[in-house]
Amino acid sequence: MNRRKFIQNTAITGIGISAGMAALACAKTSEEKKTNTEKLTISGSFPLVIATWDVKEATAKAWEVMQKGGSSLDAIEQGCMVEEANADGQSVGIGGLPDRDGNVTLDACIMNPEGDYGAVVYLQNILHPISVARKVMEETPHVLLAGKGAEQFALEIGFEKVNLLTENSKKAWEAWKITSQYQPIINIENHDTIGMLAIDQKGNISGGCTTSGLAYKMAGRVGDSPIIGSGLFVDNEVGAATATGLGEEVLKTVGSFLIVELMRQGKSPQEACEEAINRIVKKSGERIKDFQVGYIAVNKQGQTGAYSIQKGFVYTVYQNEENKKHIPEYYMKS
Ligand code: SD4
Repeated sequence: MNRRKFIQNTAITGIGISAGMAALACAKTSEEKKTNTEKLTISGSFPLVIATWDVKEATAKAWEVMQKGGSSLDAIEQGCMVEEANADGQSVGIGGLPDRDGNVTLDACIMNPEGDYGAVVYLQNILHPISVARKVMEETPHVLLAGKGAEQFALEIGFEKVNLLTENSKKAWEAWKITSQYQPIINIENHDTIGMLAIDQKGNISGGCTTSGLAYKMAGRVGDSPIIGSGLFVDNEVGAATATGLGEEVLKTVGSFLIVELMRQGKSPQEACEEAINRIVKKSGERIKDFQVGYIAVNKQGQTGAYSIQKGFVYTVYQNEENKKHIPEYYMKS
């Protein structure tokens, strides 16, 4: 690390520690706060990557990009691409479970530190929706392209046409067709949308989210993942958040934007994730036991947080040279 970078990192870390201390002091004096899951991670230095689910190869890729001096935006794109290309993952990219008609349709979005946003929804036949989302952000006058138009744009700028329905996913779909019983319930095992947030050596934050959405969804269904403020939100002055789980619930509460705004008001990433889950819980009554939503968040100082409704959600953090799966606290326990 050169001297300038060292000074930069130390300065950022300094802010992180004092902000962390202040937050801790605040948490101690607050009698109202339930002593649930306050967990602050104080950044040693950047870069930092946090992602939904156990995706160590993806976080390792993102980390490697930033360790070499690359931007958080490049890290997000390349990290998400790892899971999109993984045919065994049945919720992202190739190998994703199809909709009820047998079509694999992908949703993705990306945000850079300037607050720019690009997204694709209902995209078919393209291996890397996260890269197409970035191109929408950087090379079009728009922010969101859908369906055939998104595919046409991707093909025109050089992406290849690929069959995304693998033998395994086709078999699973054929087995599902025997009963064709669609219930808008996600089993915990069914989740692994990749939501990824990164802070690079300069302290700049980017984020991305990529998914094949819910298995056997109705044709045309779009979830939270590609929608700014719901599946993802980045504000380089404050922090970032991303979601996984039943997209309909995240959309109704604009979860990721809510988390970033709560952090702007002084909540830690952990407190903000808990509050966003509580909003869903309050609206859902008895239904709450039937679905999952999980959030992760990071603030400008490199503190991280995560919380979900049900047991089973995990996330990965690559920070301080360590790439590690974490198990967050969850609402149904309390
Ligand atoms: C969606 N949030 O489309 C996504 C689903 C998910 O792993 O997280 N799948 O609603």
